[in-house]
Amino acid sequence: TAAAATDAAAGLPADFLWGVATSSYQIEGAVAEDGRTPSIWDTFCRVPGAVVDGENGDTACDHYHRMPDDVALIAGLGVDSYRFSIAWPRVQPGGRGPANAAGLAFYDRLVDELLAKGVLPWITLYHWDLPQELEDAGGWPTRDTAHRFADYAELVMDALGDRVRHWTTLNEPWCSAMLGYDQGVHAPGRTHFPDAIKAVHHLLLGHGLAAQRLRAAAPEPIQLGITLNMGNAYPASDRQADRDAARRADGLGARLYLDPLIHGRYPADVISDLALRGAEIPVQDGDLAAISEPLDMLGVNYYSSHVFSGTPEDGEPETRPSGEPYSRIVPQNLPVTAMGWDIIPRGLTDLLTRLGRDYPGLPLYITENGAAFDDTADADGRVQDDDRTAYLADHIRAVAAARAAGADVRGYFAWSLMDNFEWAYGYDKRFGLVRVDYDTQRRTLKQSAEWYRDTVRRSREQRG
Ligand code: PNW
Repeated sequence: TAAAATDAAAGLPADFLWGVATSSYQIEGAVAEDGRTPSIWDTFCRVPGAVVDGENGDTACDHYHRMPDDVALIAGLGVDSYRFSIAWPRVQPGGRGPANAAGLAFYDRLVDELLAKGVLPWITLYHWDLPQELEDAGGWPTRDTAHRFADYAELVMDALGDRVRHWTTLNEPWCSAMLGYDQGVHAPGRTHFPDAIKAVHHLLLGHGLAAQRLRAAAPEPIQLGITLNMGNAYPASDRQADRDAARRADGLGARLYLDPLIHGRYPADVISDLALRGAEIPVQDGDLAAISEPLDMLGVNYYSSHVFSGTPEDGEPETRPSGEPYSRIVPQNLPVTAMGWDIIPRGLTDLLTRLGRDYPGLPLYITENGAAFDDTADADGRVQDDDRTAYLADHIRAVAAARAAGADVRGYFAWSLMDNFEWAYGYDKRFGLVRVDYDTQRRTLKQSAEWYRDTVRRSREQRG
């Protein structure tokens, strides 16, 4: 694999940042320890049929009890940085009021452990584990949740700001709003599109208010950002209907977030598309100024891309009764991952190139990229995952191609450090570079982990 490793990182600069990523609920377990209260995911996992095999994060990878060993594993991969998230209900039980010292102590130790091993901590404040009490009070569709998030953010800054410079407010607000409040396939499992759009605005407002408070409270200059999940939306053809379909998909998936964050306004075409679906963005005076608090970086989570058609198939109407235009995803017959997601590295190049063009001056980091495959482990837990290695190599090359085309991409975090609780799919889907045996909690480097370690090492050798 050495030749492939050299090849994949070729063209990336010596100071390119390499990392691995996880999130709190997906790995920690210990859901009732040291004062942690339930999050919306603890509740959602108890809904019959919500998660494959009725699984939950009660134990997950037991990272809460194995943290020093896991940090040693990270350091062994030779990466520069580790992206992890803080469990809000651990550090501020119930989502309001004073900090919980026992919960904060875990992240305190984690940060110290990372720094002692020369690994840079990248903190994400919200990776979907909203305290259940805040959902009971209305959740993200309710404006107050944004203020609660800003308070929480400051509380974490007060505890860790002396050692942590890299701060991300939200992970993938599209997923929180759309999967959680419109599709109902993620916590809290609600299905009302207008509420989901309220959630979008209050997530963004929470980001902006938190950004202001984080900067004000930081003892040293920080790098502040937000992470969005995006794909590149391709039109099925040059026909106007298909280009419109791609524009609308990109509007709801990307510009609804990017434009207020970076330009301080919601895109007019998306606002009118939302109106056709009975949804309105509840903007109040001053909101957009807060939301567009300047960012130091944008995190991009990339897994796949779609091709869109606005041209009806035989017999289908051009518009829905609501007046919404016709739109559909066109299957591409490409190789897929175990999630059924098309493998389209070129979509990452095109997405990054477009972001560089439309939002210039904003440093970009790939904060997640990776794949689930049906791993087969031998008796020693070893996995020969050439499919995952190829996925990672092809996407790292896609990043290099985007840089060559002018995009300011400065780092790459592989998702994920280890197999973990894959949300509605439970433990069925494995994204890890490291295999986790859930019976014994034994960790074993997969072949892709060794490949990634070699890639990082070779890339770093250029640093001189
Ligand atoms: C991301 N979609 O989730 C999350 O940030 C991770 O926690 C997760 O494990 C990873 O990707 C793999 O799924 C997504 O339906 C979940 O488009 C669903 C979608 C996108 C991202």
